[in-house]
Amino acid sequence: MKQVISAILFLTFVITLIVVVFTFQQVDREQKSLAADIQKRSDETAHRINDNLKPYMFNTYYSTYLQTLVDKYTNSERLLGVAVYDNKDNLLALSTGFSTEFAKTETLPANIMDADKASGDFSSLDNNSVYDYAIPLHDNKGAVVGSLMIVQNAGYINDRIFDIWKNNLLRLLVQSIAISLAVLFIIYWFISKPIKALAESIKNARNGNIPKGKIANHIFFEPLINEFTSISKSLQEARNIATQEARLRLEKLDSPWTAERLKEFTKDLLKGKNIFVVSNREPYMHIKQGNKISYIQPASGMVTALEPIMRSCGGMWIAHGSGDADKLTVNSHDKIKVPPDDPKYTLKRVWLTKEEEKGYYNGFCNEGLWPLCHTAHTRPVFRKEDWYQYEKVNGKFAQTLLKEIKDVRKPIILIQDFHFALLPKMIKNSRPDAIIGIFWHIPWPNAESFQICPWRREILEGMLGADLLGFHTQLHCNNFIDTVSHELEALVDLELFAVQKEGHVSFIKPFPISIPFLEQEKESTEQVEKNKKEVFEELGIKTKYMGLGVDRLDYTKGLLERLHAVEYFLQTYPAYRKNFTFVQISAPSRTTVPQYAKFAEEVEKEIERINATFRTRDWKPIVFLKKHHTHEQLYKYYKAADFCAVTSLHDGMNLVAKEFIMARSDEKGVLLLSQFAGASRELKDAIIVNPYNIEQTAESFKTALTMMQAEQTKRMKRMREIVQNYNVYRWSAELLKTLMALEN
Ligand code: GDG
Repeated sequence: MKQVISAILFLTFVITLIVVVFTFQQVDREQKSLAADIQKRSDETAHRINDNLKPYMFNTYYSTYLQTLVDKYTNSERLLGVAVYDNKDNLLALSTGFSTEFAKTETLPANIMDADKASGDFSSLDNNSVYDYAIPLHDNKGAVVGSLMIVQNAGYINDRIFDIWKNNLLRLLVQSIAISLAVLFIIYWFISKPIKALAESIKNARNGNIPKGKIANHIFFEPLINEFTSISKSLQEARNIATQEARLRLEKLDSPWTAERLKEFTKDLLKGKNIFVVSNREPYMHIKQGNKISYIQPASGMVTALEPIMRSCGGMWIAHGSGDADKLTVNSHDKIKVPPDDPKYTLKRVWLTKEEEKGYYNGFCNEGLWPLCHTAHTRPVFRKEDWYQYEKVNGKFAQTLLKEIKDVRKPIILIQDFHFALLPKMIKNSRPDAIIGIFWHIPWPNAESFQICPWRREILEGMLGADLLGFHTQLHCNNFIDTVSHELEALVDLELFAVQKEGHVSFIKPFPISIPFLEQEKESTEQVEKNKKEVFEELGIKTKYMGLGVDRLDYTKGLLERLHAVEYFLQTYPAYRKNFTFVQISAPSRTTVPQYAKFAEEVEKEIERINATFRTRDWKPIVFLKKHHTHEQLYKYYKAADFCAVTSLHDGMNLVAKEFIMARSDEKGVLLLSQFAGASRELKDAIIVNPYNIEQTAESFKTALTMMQAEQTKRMKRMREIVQNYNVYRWSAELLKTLMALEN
């Protein structure tokens, strides 16, 4: 719209300029012609008067008669006055009522007598424009004996000029309005509308709905349309081939998995049925920014993993609407199609009261279950009121889900994480035909640790309502089975890894989660260097080596230990001072939970302290970026880092480690990985560290920064192969295949 307004303003400016220049010319012409006309008329009038007055002039006997005649000519429409002078410039007669002052001070009569030539000029009289014209009077011998001056009203000339300006400006206004309307019409009809149609066709083509024949029709865009039509044909052919290939590969789980292959796979497997995903965190959160509404993808490993699956399979995702503009963007059923700029599935938002959020999310989930499952030595807090809210919110989500699956036979439900441990049983009780899987994204502790939870039995029973329980690693599965054996009366089958309780069987299985892993072209050293330079410039740092950490601001991620390792590293290897900078990216997380607020404060304090110890005029060892980043921004940092440090004290999997590997298409860079992160089971080519051992972690920084390029490539290649082979599409294919095999 801004551009349209600018175009209209520009056009109006150009037209105004043209109109003004032409009006000036027209006015000039008109002025000259009117002046010539008044002069001609004045000359005729003056001579006519002269002929009539001549016999009575210069004869005192007739002076009264002269005055009478002079008065006779006055006050006609345009002639304001007549004055007769002798050759000494004395006034002989003057129209009655005419300004004596004016007639006496006027120099024109004297001038024309000197020159013996008639002349006229414009002047002003009582603020009115007048034209004075004087002719010399001669005796019979031709000598100048006096002069006659007439004064004509010239106001009509100004009126005429004013009319020209007025008419032209009015015409300009009408033209501007007409042209603006024409521009709007042209832009809408000939540009905007066809481009919109073209964009819609391209979008449809991208989504697989390729029209037969031309994708749009418009004479102006003919060449463009032809080009797009042939691109979309090629796209359709490529898509057909990909679909065929995907179908051929369906049965072989270990050949590369892509979004396309997963789509074909689920089409076959689910027989047209949709998936229902339930999670606490939503994949898209709408937020207010001034008077605009925008959206973000929350920093969450669960979202990173599940979103690509929903994009390729479609279905419904039910989650807590926690963005401050979420309510403004849903329809009357609290639903919205997402991704917002390329809708593929439905997001249904569930609203929680402040009290529910406080008890269920902040309290039981984040102060209770999170520290209980992570052995990170933060004591879990269990409150009865929090448990009450946890049960209530699980019930609320159960009601929402039951309503959505009311008319669906054997609905397929994937429940995410520790926020909904009670949900599987709630659903199973009402809908025994539902096929339910729950995936636990965080570790499962050993049976002794779990014992401290006052509601451990309710949690286990709730989870066992699912047909399939997924964890990241075999160790977590073992811990879970062990916990069930300790806490419940149930039949545990250690061969099948299944639990039978009240006639219902649940299978427990590891599914190491992953990322989409998009294959990119190998980046050249120059590209990598250029990106690195840009990142350093953006951060305003001068350094040779860069270490990187990317985590939610969470105490389980081992941030403080990592910072202490940076301090120890710089103490032990002073040569790296001024040459090494550690960039820590941290998206604020769970900020209303007291332990998190305190932790964030502690991290900032430690960074300040370490920076104060080592900083020089133009260098500091740690750059802390405490804000939410987009995935594109994160990948820029991954590509620029010499090493990425993932030093979680305990972590279900850790997707940052896998994202770093995916970003390194240049096959360089070193991954430092905590032995307590699930990812360390797969990524054996990382430098594995014990995050509690500060000296060892600091030493691993040195090892990473001095590792030979060939060694880096060897390790990175192997890790890339692993993540590519076991990407998130394969993860969901295996999870869904296992779940559907349990359908009875
Ligand atoms: C749980 C388990 C398990 C980070 N900052 C931003 C941002 N991130 C993204 C990263 C990554 C994800 O968040 C974090 O993934 P993690 O796996 O490290 O961690 P958790 O959130 O703790 O997830 C974990 C995971 O579930 C999956 O099962 O691996 O063990 O704890 O993808 O890129 N994303 C955006 N902005 C940021 O500023 N958009």
